[in-house]
Amino acid sequence: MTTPATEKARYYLTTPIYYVNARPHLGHAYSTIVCDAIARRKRALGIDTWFLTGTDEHGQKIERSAKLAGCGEYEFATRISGEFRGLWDKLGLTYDDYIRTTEERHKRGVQKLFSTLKERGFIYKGSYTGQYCVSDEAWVDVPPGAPCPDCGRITETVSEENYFFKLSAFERRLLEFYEENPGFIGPESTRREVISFVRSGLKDLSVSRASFSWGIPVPGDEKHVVYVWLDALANYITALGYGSDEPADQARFKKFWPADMHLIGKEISRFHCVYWPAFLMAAGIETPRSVRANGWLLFDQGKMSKSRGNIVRAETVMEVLGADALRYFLLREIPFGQDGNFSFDALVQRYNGDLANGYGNLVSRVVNMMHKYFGGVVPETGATTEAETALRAHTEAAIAGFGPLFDELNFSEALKSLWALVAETDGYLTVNAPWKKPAERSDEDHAALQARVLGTAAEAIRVITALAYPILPEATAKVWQQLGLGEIADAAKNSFLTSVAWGGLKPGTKFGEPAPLFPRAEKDAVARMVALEEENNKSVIEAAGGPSQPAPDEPKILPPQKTATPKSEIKPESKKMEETKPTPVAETPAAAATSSNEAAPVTQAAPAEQPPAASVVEEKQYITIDDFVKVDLRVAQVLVAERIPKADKLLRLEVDLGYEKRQILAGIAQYYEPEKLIGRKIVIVANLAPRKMRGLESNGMLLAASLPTDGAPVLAGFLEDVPLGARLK
Ligand code: ME8
Repeated sequence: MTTPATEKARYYLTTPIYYVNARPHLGHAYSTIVCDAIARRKRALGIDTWFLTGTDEHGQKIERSAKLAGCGEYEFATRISGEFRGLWDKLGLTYDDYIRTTEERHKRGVQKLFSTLKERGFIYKGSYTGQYCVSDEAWVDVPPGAPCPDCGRITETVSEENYFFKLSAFERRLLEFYEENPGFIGPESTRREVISFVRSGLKDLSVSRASFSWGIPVPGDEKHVVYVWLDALANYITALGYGSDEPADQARFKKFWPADMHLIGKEISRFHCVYWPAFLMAAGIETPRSVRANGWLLFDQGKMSKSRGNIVRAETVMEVLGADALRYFLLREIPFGQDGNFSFDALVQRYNGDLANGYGNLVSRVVNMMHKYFGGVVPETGATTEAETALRAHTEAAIAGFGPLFDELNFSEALKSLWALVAETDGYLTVNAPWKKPAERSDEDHAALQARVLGTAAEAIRVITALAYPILPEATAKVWQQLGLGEIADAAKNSFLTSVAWGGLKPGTKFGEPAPLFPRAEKDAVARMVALEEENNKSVIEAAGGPSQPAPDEPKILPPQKTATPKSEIKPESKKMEETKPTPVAETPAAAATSSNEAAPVTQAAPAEQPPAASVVEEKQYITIDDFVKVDLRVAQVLVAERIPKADKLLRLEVDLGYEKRQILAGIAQYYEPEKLIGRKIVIVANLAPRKMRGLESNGMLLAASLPTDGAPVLAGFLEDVPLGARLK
């Protein structure tokens, strides 16, 4: 599927706008880097390019995150949005606009879109009860208490009077649209999924929420806020100027809309390929030309994501190997559209193999020899032999092959074929060995060979460098200087990729000074990156509570513990808790959080209550593994959950352990709606001595984290499916 954009005079491409509930990681960097590489190539082809990125700042998820972080929503969003933007700048990404959905220009555009949809008869008011996944900000078709089919998190039952979008009216139109525009969705696997989703029937979509307020008010009915996905998707047009009366905004919108490509992660294809075109069709706005889904970057066996806690930061890779190394790895290693593993080992291997020993070494050999034998001035190459003809033919084939592969987003193959030329040029040098003069060769002949070989190799390097520029902007800029060609950014402005052809390096060109490109990564590179990640996690924990207090669903960013006390010493349950219920397991922080008596929710121990760090170290008491295994922790599923009359903190649960069912009383009634617990898998202490409360027997205890802000319990759970009764150890 080739995007038709290379023939066009303008190109508009977008990344998803990222949620500000947690900090950027390599997954976000991946999509944004892909767009940056495309944008650079388009510009260097003389195409008027507009590259948009930004942040998605409204909705229940952000509202909750801000609350948990203890600050206002806007302040919270501003901080995290700034981190995304700061990282993109650090990585040298060339976005043309950065939209925040809390900006006035966006709000105005969303309200206009909503009003237009309503005026055209596609929005009506109705009431709705359904399951909502806050993490995905999506309505899902599952029974109450069931997990979200996409992310596996427990859904919430929401009953509201909402505005609805007549999505059902678009089922046929969308199917026709996909049929008529086979290039609209890619890759093919995503296209098939989307089509089968639409074929299975579309229901009207609730496009407002009334149970929270962090969003854009529905025009004329401010009790409601616009559904966060309608709000977010609209960024692609509001950023261009949709909804504005300013002539400059209107002109930009007219010039760049429809988008040539929305680049997204595959998990949000339904929103981009079904809802978004339907909203636009309903509003009478042109649909985008294509949506392309990248696969997932995996780390430690799973999708890299903040909620799994298996993230790696782009800053770490940048610090040790540089931004170009990251760009090259992501584009070369992962066939676009497929999932791909990230590992520090693979990264260092690619870096050393392809960049340090490959391209970097080739450039350094040729530039140094050009200085050594020709004073840095490109000589006349003179008459060529078969070897030069062959290298030239290979280079011309690379020129012809690279562009189409890149434009199909097949970066991996494009780079593979270009690096075959790197290897070929390297081999050509080695075979012709311009540094070695056999005794029988005359000085004159040797000088001619040196001129021919170095001139030819330098020309191949020039072509490789031009083609690689969108992927390796920093390194190719250095090489361009060393080849005596000036600023590569200027060449890009002058559309140099439109005319890449053999023979561009003219005799007489004065080479720049040699400079290292990709110093070989030493053995400790992996260890350094691992250490940087660990250090970051640690410093985030220490700094928590300060200005960069983390988003709450990012597990590596732990709750504030403003103390020098080692973590193992901290007893989050207050003394009061211990005094009221001195059972052995109440000492474990998580267990105490859902203590089966009716104690008040756990509160963070005030620093004053903790002994000074030094004495703590002396008093440190470890438990042995034998102690730990005495606690029988098991996976159970909630079958029944109900309030207990006159006990406003207690819930009565019936849970299934697979091998038996039992009753547990849990002090979580102020934090969990009983009906939302039904079906949920939890962790319990299965061998706690039974206790009677309010005349009822409790047989076990739930495990939960205790939130640092107010001690609210958050039940422990699993992302993967776990059989009932499975033991935690
Ligand atoms: O979904 N591998 O925002 P988000 C590859 N706000 N790409 C990844 C990735 C991974 N492991 N993790 C994240 C949202 N991404 C919405 C979008 S658009 C109108 C609204 C990338 O913060 C990928 O592009 O969850 C994915 O779609 C996006 O980040 C999700 O970012």
